[in-house]
Amino acid sequence: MHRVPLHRPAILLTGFDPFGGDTENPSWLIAQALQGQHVAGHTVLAAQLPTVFGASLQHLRALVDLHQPAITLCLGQAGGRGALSLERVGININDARIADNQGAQPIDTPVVPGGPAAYFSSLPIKAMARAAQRAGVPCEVSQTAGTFVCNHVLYGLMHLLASGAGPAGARGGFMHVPWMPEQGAPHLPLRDMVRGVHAALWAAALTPHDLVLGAGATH
Ligand code: PCA
Repeated sequence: MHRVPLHRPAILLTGFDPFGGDTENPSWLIAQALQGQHVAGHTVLAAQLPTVFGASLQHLRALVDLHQPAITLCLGQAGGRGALSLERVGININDARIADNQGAQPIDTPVVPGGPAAYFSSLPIKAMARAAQRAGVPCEVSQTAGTFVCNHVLYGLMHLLASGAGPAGARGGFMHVPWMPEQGAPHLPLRDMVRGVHAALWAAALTPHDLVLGAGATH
């Protein structure tokens, strides 16, 4: 007898609460807008992470344990960037230029003491960038997620998955998003960012690995 799965596999899509004096964080508004969407046989589950070293990762771990997502994409705001940016790598360092939402400002501490220097995202970042671009939304691959809470969450997510959390074959990664028009420039309209993230999630679900395309690949 065949077992019919009762639930579609989950895509966990997280955003952060506002930080650093902002009153909104587009990363959370985008995640909320996509809550419950069906993407290539998956269901999107949106959750908010606190912009806090440590607590953000405890929260993320609980979400991964509970929902066993096949794909986890964490979103964060990067003021000053003009395009959606898919992060390639998380590094094992916390080096905060401003305090987090609980007043902590770690300088040159490891995310995971004794952990590897870095983890690559396991999402198909080139395919995802192309999909968002085809949907008409500026999107690029980024080589640094910084050294604040977003990098902390990317590194921590990849460490979790490398340590066996989540279902077999679970993949994860991080996307930074620009400000919304009311926050400053450069910026993108929220509805465009939602469309771009949606397109990128389709590509993530349908593309097991980035293909090496050689010349002409999206950078
Ligand atoms: N952006 C911050 C942390 C929370 C967020 O949305 C960052 O880029 O580290």
